[in-house]
Amino acid sequence: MTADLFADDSAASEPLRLGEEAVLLRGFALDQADALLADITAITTRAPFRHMVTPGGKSMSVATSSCGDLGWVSDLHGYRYASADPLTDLPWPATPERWLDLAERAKRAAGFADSSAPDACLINRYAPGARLSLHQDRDERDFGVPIVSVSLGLSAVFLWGGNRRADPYRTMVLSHGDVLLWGGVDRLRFHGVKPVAQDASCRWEHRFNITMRKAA
Ligand code: MD6
Ligand code: FE
Repeated sequence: MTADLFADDSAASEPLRLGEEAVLLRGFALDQADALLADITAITTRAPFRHMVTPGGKSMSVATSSCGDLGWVSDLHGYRYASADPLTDLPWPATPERWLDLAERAKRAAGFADSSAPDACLINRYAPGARLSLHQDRDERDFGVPIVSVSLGLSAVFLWGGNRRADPYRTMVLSHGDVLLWGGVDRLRFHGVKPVAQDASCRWEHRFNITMRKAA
C-alpha cells in the first residue's frame, strides 16, 4: 500500500514535487517556528482549542481552532466555514501578518502563480495518539488557490492518496518547520495523519498544523 518514495528526502532543502500542483518545502518555516507557536498560543487564548464533533457524532481526536475571516467548524449538521466561533459567538482572531507573509513566500518558493491571500486558517493540535482519518478538503470555493500547510512540534506520518478513497496512498513524515502546498489538479486528493507518536527527545508535547486556505 505504501510505496514510500519519500523515505530518504528528509535532508532535502530543494522543493520536493509530490504532484503536478503539490510541493513540499522541507524546513521552510523553521526560522519562524517559535514565533508561529507563540501566535498559536495567543490565538487559542481567544478561540480555544476544542474537539469538534463530526456529522457522524464522533468527537475528533484532533483539537482545532481557527483564525481569519472564516473558521472551519464541524457538528452534527456537517462541515462548514463560519464567520464566528460557535464557542464564543465572537469573530475569529485575525490572521497574524507573519502567517500571510509566510503563505505568500511559500507559494512563490514552490513556484505557484500569484493567487488570493488565505481568508481561513485552520489550526490543528495533535496530542500523542491523535490522528486524522483519510479525507478530502472540498468546502472551499476556489480549488485553484493552493492550501499552505505548516507542520510544527512533534513529527507525524502523513498519508497522501489519490482522488478516490480506495486509491493507494504514499506516506511521508512531516516534521517541525515543513511546509506543504497543494492546489489545482491535486486539490481533491484524499489525505490523513497517522496517530502521532510520543517523542521524549522532542521539546514539544504536541504536533500543530496550520492550514491556510482561500475558503470564500
Ligand atoms: C494535518 N492536514 O497535517 C492535516 N488538508 O494535520 C490536512 O488535513 C490538510 O495539510 C488540506 C491541505 C493540506 C493539509
Ligand atoms: Fe485536509
